This record gives sequence, structure tokens and C-alpha cells, in this order.
Amino acid sequence: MKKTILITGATAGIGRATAELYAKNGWSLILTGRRLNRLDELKETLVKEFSVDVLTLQFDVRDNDAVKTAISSLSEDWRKVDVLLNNAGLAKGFSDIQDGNVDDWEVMIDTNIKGLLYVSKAIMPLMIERKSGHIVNIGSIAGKEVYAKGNVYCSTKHAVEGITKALRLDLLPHKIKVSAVCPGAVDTEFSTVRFDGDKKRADDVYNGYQPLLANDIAEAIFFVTSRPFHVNINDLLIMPTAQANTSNLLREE
Ligand code: NDP
Ligand code: 8X3
Repeated sequence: MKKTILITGATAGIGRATAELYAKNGWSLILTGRRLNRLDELKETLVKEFSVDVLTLQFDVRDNDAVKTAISSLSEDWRKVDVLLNNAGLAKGFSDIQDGNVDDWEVMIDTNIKGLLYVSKAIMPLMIERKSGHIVNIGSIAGKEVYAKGNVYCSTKHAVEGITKALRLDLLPHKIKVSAVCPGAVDTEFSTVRFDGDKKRADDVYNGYQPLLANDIAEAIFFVTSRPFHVNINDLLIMPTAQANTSNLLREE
């Protein structure tokens, strides 16, 4: 039987690569994000290339009413969500905490923590009803360590780690799996967003070593969600070989 994955933040980076990989494997896809033109373009590409069923839902994960409206609009068939990939997220700014921009803090906390909770809260009843489902949260090495000037972003990813553990505990009686996939540096639009479109500064993050690619993480997510029912991967930390931790990178050039 065909399975369905709902991906938040499917318009770029890890979310987009994951959409492509699951489409290649014949899954039905619910693709979400804020940028409608990108959702439309991705849907067209995947339908044409892989003849899969794709539904797009445009919403901002920070807007709980929009999340609830979008999820409650799902038809009976689309309500059978087998995998929820909580991927939408971002970093904003890079400064000592005492110099931090409060607006940036709000955006990160609202997106990475509250947005993940809102989407999970909307999807969990559908999974509980079917006693089946798998929630995969995208954490980060930044959820396991704190690096200089990464303060609030790192804290949001630490929160994702806590929420992942709490979900696993509370959803245990409902037979719903919960996993975290936690990458180190992945070359996506992440740094461009963090540095407000400063492409040079963003590119510098990935210079002099081979960062992970979005598809590396997509493959890990696919592995996590294709284990037999009795196997759950709780936590998968994936780093570029050239990155030992958040602060030690082997840059060559
Ligand atoms: P990208 O910037 O390439 O993609 C981020 C995605 O999140 C976009 O599709 C964006 O869509 C979506 N998004 C952001 N804010 C919102 C919002 N408010 N509502 C809905 N969707 C939103 O970055 P990545 O692919 O790298 O990031 C994906 C996840 O991976 C994030 O959670 C990030 O923290 C995490 N991560 C990234 C790492 C990296 O080095 N790149 C390493 C470790 C973890 P749109 O703008 O259209 O809404
Ligand atoms: C993104 C990885 O180390 O740039 O979560 O914060 S890092």
C-alpha cells in the first residue's frame, strides 16, 4: 500500500531533497512551506518525473490557526499520514547573547520550537486514531552542543531534543515511533537565511571542506523510516567527515 509523508519546509534544502527521495520511492507527499511558487514548481516536477500523488499546503508553522486549518482540510485519504517530518526551521543572526536581536530570537523560538509543536499537535490525533505513524524531527549538532554566538539557535535545537524525547514517551502506548535526525553542517539555504541573504558570508560557512548535502540527510531520514516496526532509531547524529563538532572543522585550501 502507498505510504504518505508530510514534510514541513519542503521548499528548500533538506525538506526538498527528502521530498524528491520519497517521490522516487513511490510515496504520496504532502508538501508544506510558505513559498507557494516553490511548492507549485516542486509538485509539478515530482508528479511529472515520478507519477506520484502530491498535495501542497501553504502555511507558516508559526501560525497555529493556519496549521489547524490546513491539517483539518485534509480529505479522508490524505489524513492517513504515515510519516511527519518536522523539518521547517532556521537560524537568524550570529552574535554574543548580550548583543542578540530579540526579533531574531522570537523568529527562531516561534519556528523551531512552537511551530514544530503546532504541527505535531495537529497531526498526532490522526496517527493516534490509526495507532500508526512516525514523527521525525530534524534536530542538529546544535541541539547537542552550544557554539559561540549560536546561543538561541542552539537552545531551540536543544528544545527539539527534549520534545523528541517527550513525544516518544507520551506516544508509546499509541505505537507511534518518534525519531530525531541531527545533522552537522549541510550546504542548503540555511546560512543565507541566517545572514539575511549575505551570500558571501553564507558561502564562507561551507568553504574549504566538503559539507553534507541535503540528499545525505534525506537518505538518513529514509533509512530511519524504513526500518521494520519493531526497530526505532531514536537519534541519528550525522556530521561531515571534516567536522568533529560544532567548532572544529578541518578546512583545507
Ligand atoms: P533551508 O533554509 O534550505 O530550508 C528551510 C525550510 O524551512 C524551507 O523550506 C522554508 O520554507 C522552511 N521554513 C522556514 N521557516 C518557516 C516557517 N515559518 N513556516 C514554514 N516553513 C518554514 O534550510 P535547511 O534545509 O538546512 O533546514 C532544514 C532544517 O534542518 C532546519 O530545521 C534546520 O535547523 C535544520 N538543520 C540544518 C543544518 C544545516 O547546516 N543546513 C544542520 C542541522 C540542522 P519557506 O521559506 O518556503 O517557508
Ligand atoms: C545547523 C548546524 O552547526 O550551523 O543546525 O548550527 S550549525
